[in-house]
Amino acid sequence: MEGVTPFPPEFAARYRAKGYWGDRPLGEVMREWMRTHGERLAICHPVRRTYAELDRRAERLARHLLALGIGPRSSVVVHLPNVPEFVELYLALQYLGAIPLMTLPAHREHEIAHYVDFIDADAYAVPASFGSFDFLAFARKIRAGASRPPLVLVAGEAPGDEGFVSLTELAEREPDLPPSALAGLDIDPDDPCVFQLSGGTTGIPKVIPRSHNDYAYNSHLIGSLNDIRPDDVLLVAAPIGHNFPLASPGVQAFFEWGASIALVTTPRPAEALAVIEACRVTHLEVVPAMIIAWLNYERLSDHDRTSVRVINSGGQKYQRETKLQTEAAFPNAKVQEVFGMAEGLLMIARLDDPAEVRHETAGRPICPDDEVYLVDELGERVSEGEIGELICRGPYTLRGYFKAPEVNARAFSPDGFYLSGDLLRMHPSGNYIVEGRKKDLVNRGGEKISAEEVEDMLLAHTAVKMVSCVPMPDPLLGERMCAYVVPRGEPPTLEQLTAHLSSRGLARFKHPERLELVEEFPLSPFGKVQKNVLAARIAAAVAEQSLSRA
Ligand code: AMP
Ligand code: DBH
Repeated sequence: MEGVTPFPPEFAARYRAKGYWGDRPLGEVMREWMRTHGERLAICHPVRRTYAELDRRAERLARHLLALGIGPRSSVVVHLPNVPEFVELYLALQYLGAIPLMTLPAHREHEIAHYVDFIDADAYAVPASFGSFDFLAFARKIRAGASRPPLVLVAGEAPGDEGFVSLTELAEREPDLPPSALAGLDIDPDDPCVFQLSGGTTGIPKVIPRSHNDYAYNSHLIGSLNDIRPDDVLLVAAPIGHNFPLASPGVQAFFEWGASIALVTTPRPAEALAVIEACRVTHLEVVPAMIIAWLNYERLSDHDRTSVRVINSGGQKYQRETKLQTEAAFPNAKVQEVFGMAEGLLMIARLDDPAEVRHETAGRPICPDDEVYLVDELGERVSEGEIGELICRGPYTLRGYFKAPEVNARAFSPDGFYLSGDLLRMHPSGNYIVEGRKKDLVNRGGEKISAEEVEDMLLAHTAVKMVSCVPMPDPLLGERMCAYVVPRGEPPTLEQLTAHLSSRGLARFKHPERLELVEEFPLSPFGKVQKNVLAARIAAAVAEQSLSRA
């Protein structure tokens, strides 16, 4: 398909020969799960649907969409929150070989208008209502501005406008096209089955094509490391279209195993903890910011948390201190950090790794054919135990962003390794420790300081609820470290924090030299702390102070 960088034939042949790639459309694979698990419960909250019911609804929806012109390789910008219609639409699009592009509910015109044109979307899916934002008025605007107005698929009731249809209604109404209409579709398992967005914090996120072959394998393999049992329940609290809750292991793996998912439209502690208790949730997939909010919720102890067995946290470093606090708050659970990326590669700590290894590391690759190296600035492999940039290639890692030749020339090595920009170090156990992103180092007069190393220690201070250390421009040393802290109770002073670091034996040059107390951190739509925003803020403050001094 145009704009997609294929796997070189020798790699594709190897991944097939090893049985990683099944050469079947993801929709065919998922349909088999629906049939196998028929009377089991697929969704347990906020509606209850068995696999058979879910399949029936998705299948009807698929036939309607086919009649409306959506078929293999059609593309659909999906802008839905965590609602059951998302799941039905995802299945229907897979049955059709159509390609959803996963945006976040918090995206707005800058992103959505761009993606609609960029992938030449045939359809655009929105909720009839969600929060205070008027999605229907927004969809009208998007349609009016698009080079080719997409059909608008509405979760809930559709307005009377031309070009708008209700997903909810289509899933319930018998279509004119017979079921056999879906049988003859020509779906290439090497085509993309989903477009994910990269988490790039600068510029507009790039589009990641994931193939049927690689995506089915992705969720299958990581699912096999998550101790999923048929009666288990996954809480989907992060935006469902994101690679982590969708397929790593996420909705896909829980469906493969015949377990259930519970959907919440907000990760706020009151809602999430109520559903954990009511649905006897066994598995959590969270970003650290979410779990920290739950841990600090004043009514945490009102909710039963004993059903939870496995807590996956990813997206950002899950500090050791926080892991310990998490396991104290969820007494039957093991935390299992995931180091993942929408680009593909997944690392995960194994549930049977020794506790110290689970607490200290972000895990290791999931496939024997994940080729993972840590390299220095020149692209040379660093010696064992040293920090280097993670580069990777493998059976479920992209070979190029969609329609982005210039970015691809920078983001991939000539032999197809994805250059992640992440800095890792191998732990003696063979697992990896995330030391930061390339830009997450503070370079103090040539001495590199890992921000996360300092944060991990500061988090152990009782007056620190959350901390984020960023570089602060300095005329003498180039950079110094500034600690942004969300205090717990009485705010700490910089002196108290550095005394704490000294008492823990941290080298003096690694101490933050400025403390900024804040009530909250700027978060990306997915809930990651936006360090670049904090760094820009402190840079502006420093510049202003040096001006006023001059
Ligand atoms: P995205 O491009 O949004 O899929 O984000 C992937 C990036 O998130 C990775 O390249 C890492 O920088 C970061 N990331 C994911 N998981 C972790 C983790 N467990 N610890 C630290 N960083 C992580
Ligand atoms: O940050 C991520 O993109 C991420 C984190 C954990 C991810 O894509 C995943 C697991 O699959």
